This record gives sequence, structure tokens and C-alpha cells, in this order.
Amino acid sequence: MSRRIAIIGAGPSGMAQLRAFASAAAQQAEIPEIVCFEKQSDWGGQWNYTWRTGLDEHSEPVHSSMYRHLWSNGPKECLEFADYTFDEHFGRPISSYPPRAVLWDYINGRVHHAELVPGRLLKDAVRFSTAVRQVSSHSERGYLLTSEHLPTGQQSTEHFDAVVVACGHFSYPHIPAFEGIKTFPGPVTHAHDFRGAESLAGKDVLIIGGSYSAEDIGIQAHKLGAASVTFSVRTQPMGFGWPDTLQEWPLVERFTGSTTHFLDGRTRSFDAVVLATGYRHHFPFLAPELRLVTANTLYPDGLYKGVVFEGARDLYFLGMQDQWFTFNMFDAQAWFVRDLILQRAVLPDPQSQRRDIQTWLTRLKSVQSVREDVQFQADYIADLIELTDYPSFDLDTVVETFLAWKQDKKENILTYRDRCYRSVMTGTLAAPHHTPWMEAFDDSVEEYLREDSSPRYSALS
Ligand code: FAD
Ligand code: NA7
Repeated sequence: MSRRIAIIGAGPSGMAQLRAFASAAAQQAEIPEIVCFEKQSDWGGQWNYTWRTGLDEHSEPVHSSMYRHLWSNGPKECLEFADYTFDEHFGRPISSYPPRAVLWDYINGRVHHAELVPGRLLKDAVRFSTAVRQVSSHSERGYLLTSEHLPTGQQSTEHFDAVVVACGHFSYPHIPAFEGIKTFPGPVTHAHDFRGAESLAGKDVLIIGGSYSAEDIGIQAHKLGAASVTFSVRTQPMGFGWPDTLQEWPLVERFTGSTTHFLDGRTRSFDAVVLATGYRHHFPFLAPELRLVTANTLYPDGLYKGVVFEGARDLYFLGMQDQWFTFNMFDAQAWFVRDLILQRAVLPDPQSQRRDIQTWLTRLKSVQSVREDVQFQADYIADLIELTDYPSFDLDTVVETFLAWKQDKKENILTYRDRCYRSVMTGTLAAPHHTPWMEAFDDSVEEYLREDSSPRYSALS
């Protein structure tokens, strides 16, 4: 009987897993039966924007945390697939920081017409609008997986030999409490429910958090006319080149009505609060002993090569790391998992797996600079690629691109998206977008790809 493999989630990680199997099939490998479960009605994961917040049309927790006017927050040259380049998809150079819809178009383009096996599209392997409800170990081998087709409520329980968890980890918000916050009279939202900054125009906005979401929601608010944005940062100031109306303050101590008291004794009044306090790795559908327990880190403990669950056989997790690299890292992971499933790669014994994990964890502890942090993830990806036939690429140059991006942001957080970088896959230098990011208010694919105007500024490479 053919082996059966379940993939949970058809975001970039799940799509990478499908693509990995398709790539082996194209080389005449025998592919097990693949079933990918996706609770949304289309693939793309976070990149599949929804206006909904809270619960969706099936009373299911809304997955995506993305918002209107979200443009890539890092150069696309750092996330480019090694086996499907931006040049191949768009047929001409585009800018380094495309909007969400353009990136969705790119990831969709790689797999849209692809076949898993001749005559069967990759997409046919995905059961859309189907949520995985429960996964538990089977008494003999493999897993029992219960899923629910959301439009009909029909549930089914099936046996799978291996399970790949690719459900992402930026969907369940981490919502800390602050003393007195219930007395705050204005809106208090988490970044997960943020859908656009229009309502913040003219407002004094407090954003709690000091990472990607805080930074980007802050500049979105500024772009759409917020009177001021104050970041309340717990550990380390972001230290970007902020305009005058954006400031970094220490952590909030408490709220009394609209007055916020900060740890340094200062107080200030705000109209709205956004909690950009991160997310939880949360796997309600996995039996407790199968759950990965981790914070948002570059190397979650308990995953050999960052993907193989130590606590049970034939259980894999994709994309669970904190992310400098994204799409191409998910690819490297998916290729390795595919090779384990196809028995092209062999798992070492548990002691050797533990030693390997420990080596990475020890190295991570000694990381002292941003450069070392990015290099850590680059080396992790290189280690995976070494084990598979995923096309290798110049990871060290991508590290330099990340560092240049960090520097651009330090200089001016409002203009960094106007810079252009060179692809390590094709050598193509990105083309400046026709409109500076601060003046671009239409993030549609059509407007982005419009060719009838030349750039009104020159971007630096
Ligand atoms: P996801 O994209 O989260 O996809 C997981 C999929 O699993 C979803 O489709 C979901 O519906 C499905 N799923 C979950 N649970 C179940 C279930 N029980 N049953 C069935 N299906 C399920 N990365 C970048 O490279 N550049 C950026 O600019 C960038 N911006 C970001 C902005 C925001 C606001 C966020 C939250 C993330 C951003 N990221 C960015 C990171 C982003 O998470 C990755 O790019 C990528 O989407 C991760 O892919 P994934 O497949 O691992 O997870
Ligand atoms: P991150 O990167 O996990 O960052 C979470 C931030 O929230 C970080 O600055 C934390 O501060 C802060 N945090 C967490 N808990 C608290 C409390 N209790 N008080 C104050 N501050 C707190 O999540 P993001 O949402 O920014 O980014 C996730 C993804 O979304 C990323 O891939 C982006 O591309 C978009 P700390 O540093 O721990 O002190």
C-alpha cells in the first residue's frame, strides 16, 4: 500500500513541501500519496490577505496577520527561490521591496501550473477550506489525523505515515496585560488584528513592542497621517532613523485612562494602543506530546536540523524559526524533509541528533552581533542544502544584503524601501519602483507593474 503523507498548511512552507515532492517526481522518483490540508480557501498563508479579524466566515480563528499597504519588509533578493527567480516570473527587473500581492503572485506562480505527478496538479493535492482538528500517534505506526471541511462541517479521520506541520507561527497573538489597560478609553488592538492605518490619521498612537511589527505598523501610521507614534520598548531600542514625530520610549508601567505612565516616570496621553508584542507557537490540533514548545528563536530546541521532531518519529515542522531568511529557507527545509520521507537521506541515531542540535544551540548562545545572527541562519541553510539537491546559492552575499538593509533602515526608515539590490540567483539589479514608497498608496499588482512612468528618483544599489 502506498505511504501517505500529510502536510498541514499551504502557506509558503507547505507550498515548498509540495514543490519539493514535485521536483523529485520530475526526476522519476516514486512519490507517496500527499494530502495537504489548508483551512483557508486559497494558498499563500500569511500572504493571502483577509479583511477579516477575529473569526472567519466559518468561526475559525483568522490566520493572516497581514494588512493593506504591507510591502516586503526586507529585500526580495534575500528571499528569492533558487529554483524560480523573480526574473523568470516577472520577465523583467522589479524593485527590491514589492507589496504583498506581488509576492503572493510570485509564490503562486512557482506552483500554480506545476504537476505533482503527470496529469495531477500540485493544487489538486490540497484540500482547501479544511482545518486539521487533531493529530495523534497511531498505536502501530504513523498518525491519525482528523480534519474538518469547514463549509459542510464534515469530519474525517485518516491514517498518515508521516506528518509535516507547516502551519506558521505568526497567527496566535501574544497579548500581555498592563496594569490599568482596561481603563484605556480608545481602541487597544494586537498587530494580528491590524488591517490598515487609515483610522490612525491625526491620532497620537502608542505601539508596545520593539520588533518588525512595531516598526512597520509605526511607519504605516506615520505614512497615513498619524499625529505621533510612540514606541514603548522593553529590551532594546530599534534605533532607526525616525522622523521627529516617531519616538522610542521605555516600557509602559501602567495606564490610568488615556494617560500612560512609563518606567522612566514620564507620562503621556494617547488615542490608540497597538500591541506589537509578538506571537505564540501554538498547535491546538496536535496531541500534547507532539507539540513543539519554543519561543521565537533562530533554533528551536527539539528539532534536528530545525525540522525533525525529536519526540516522535516521522513528524516534521517547517518554518518554525525566527526568520531572517524566509522562502528559500523553507525550501531548503522542505527538500531535506522530502529526502527523509523518500529515504534518500538517513536520520542518524537519537544521540547524534541531540549532539547536532546542541552544537547549534551552543553556537546560538554565543552570537553577539547582528552579523553573527544572520550568518547563523545562513550557515543553517547551507548545512541543509548540503544534504539535498536544492540549488545552492551565494548565502554569504545574501548576508551582506541583509546587513546593508539594516544600515539603510538606520539611515532612514521611511526611504529604505526605495533602495535596490542585486539578485544572487541571476545577477539582476532590481529596478527602482516608479513611485517612492512614502508616496505609493496603491499596492495592487497592476499599479506596481505599470510601465508607463519612469521612476521619479534614482535608487541606490
Ligand atoms: P504561514 O504563511 O503562516 O502559512 C501557514 C498556513 O497554514 C496558512 O495558510 C494557514 O491557514 C494554515 N493552517 C494553519 N493551521 C491550520 C490547520 N489547523 N489546518 C489547516 N491549515 C492550517 N516574510 C518575508 O519574507 N517578508 C516579509 O515582508 C514578511 N512580512 C510579514 C509580515 C507579517 C505581518 C507577518 C505575520 C509575517 C511576515 N513575514 C514576512 C513572515 C511570514 O510568516 C513568512 O513569509 C511566511 O508566510 C511563513 O510561511 P509558513 O508557510 O511557514 O506560514
Ligand atoms: P517578534 O519579532 O517576535 O517581536 C515581539 C516584540 O514584542 C519584541 O520586541 C518583544 O520585546 C515585544 N514584547 C513581547 N512581550 C512584551 C511585553 N510583555 N512587554 C513589552 N514588549 C513585549 O514579533 P513581531 O510581531 O514584531 O514580528 C513577527 C513577524 O511579523 C516577523 O516575521 C515580521 O516580518 C512580521 P523583547 O525584545 O522580547 O523585549
